[in-house]
Amino acid sequence: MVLAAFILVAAAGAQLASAHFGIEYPTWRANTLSSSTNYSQWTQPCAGAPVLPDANRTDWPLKGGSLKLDLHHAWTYIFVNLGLGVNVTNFNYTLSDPFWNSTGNGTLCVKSLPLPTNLPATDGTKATIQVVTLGESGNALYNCADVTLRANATALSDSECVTDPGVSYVPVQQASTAKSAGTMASVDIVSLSAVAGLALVFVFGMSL
Ligand SMILES: *[C@@H]1O[C@H](CO)[C@@H](O)[C@H](O)[C@H]1NC(C)=O
Ligand SMILES: *[C@@H]1O[C@H](CO)[C@@H](O)[C@H](O)[C@H]1NC(C)=O
Ligand SMILES: *[C@@H]1O[C@H](CO)[C@@H](O)[C@H](O)[C@H]1NC(C)=O
Ligand SMILES: *[C@@H]1O[C@H](CO)[C@@H](O)[C@H](O)[C@H]1NC(C)=O
Ligand SMILES: *[C@@H]1O[C@H](CO)[C@@H](O)[C@H](O)[C@H]1NC(C)=O
Ligand SMILES: *[C@@H]1O[C@H](CO)[C@@H](O)[C@H](O)[C@H]1NC(C)=O
Ligand SMILES: *[C@@H]1O[C@H](CO)[C@@H](O)[C@H](O)[C@H]1NC(C)=O
Ligand SMILES: [Cu+2]
Repeated sequence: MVLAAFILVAAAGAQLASAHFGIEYPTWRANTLSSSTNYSQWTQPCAGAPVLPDANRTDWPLKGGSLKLDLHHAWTYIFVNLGLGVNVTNFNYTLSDPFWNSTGNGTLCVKSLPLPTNLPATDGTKATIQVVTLGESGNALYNCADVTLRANATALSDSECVTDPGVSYVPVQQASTAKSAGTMASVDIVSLSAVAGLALVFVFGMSL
């Protein structure tokens, strides 16, 4: 039964392989939607895209800045995380607490996404923003954008940060027992990452 669930996730992934999502701003690490490369958005933490020495790093405001996504599904859960350093492996700060439920496909632009107040960052600190989207069945997709946190960087302007009609998001309400809801969410992320990993095996298995 568990195996059947994994196969279902893999099948859904194979069908949706051409859709997935993109990060329009800040510049993403790689175009993981391109069919001329072998990136897979199923691969955590960053779709299999390595940090190259000439990485495109966007100057992003030290207190938080804009995030612009290109969404392709009818709806999806979105988690935005951040890790500090040049070659981040630990995305241990969340910028979406609670996580979001977005509806509609097209551009979703959040003009001002604040960074945690306890973030030990100063002008010039390098960091990576990780965006994870989760479908209803737990199919997780990953993309990353590398940034340099800057005191002089600014958010996108209103004309640059436009959300398409029909696209919106709501932070997912914590249940009245906020603590247990939070715990459930973290458990879900861990187990769903594992499912996504296995799904990847199946997707590759099927295409070989
Ligand atoms: C992608 O993978 C295929 C099959 O393994 C390989 O032939 C191709 O060269 C790879 N493309 C890139 C850009 O690495
Ligand atoms: C990042 O870490 C990976 C794995 O340790 C390594 O292969 C890669 O060269 C590193 N990139 C940079 C820019 O240091
Ligand atoms: C940086 O972005 C430019 C323009 O989008 C692109 O041509 C270049 O390949 C990117 N560099 C890396 C290392 O991804
Ligand atoms: C995306 O939006 C277009 C029109 O805006 C619609 O035709 C299409 O069915 C939508 N796709 C999904 C997956 O919702
Ligand atoms: C997050 O991870 C970084 C690097 O691994 C570490 O320096 C920092 O203390 C961690 N922060 C928290 C809040 O766990
Ligand atoms: C998220 O939105 C979708 C579509 O609008 C809805 O079916 C789903 O129940 C929502 N999830 C939560 C937790 O509110
Ligand atoms: C911000 O400061 C950095 C480092 O001093 C500099 O390279 C960059 O050009 C400045 N950006 C703006 C918009 O002033
Ligand atoms: Cu997709």
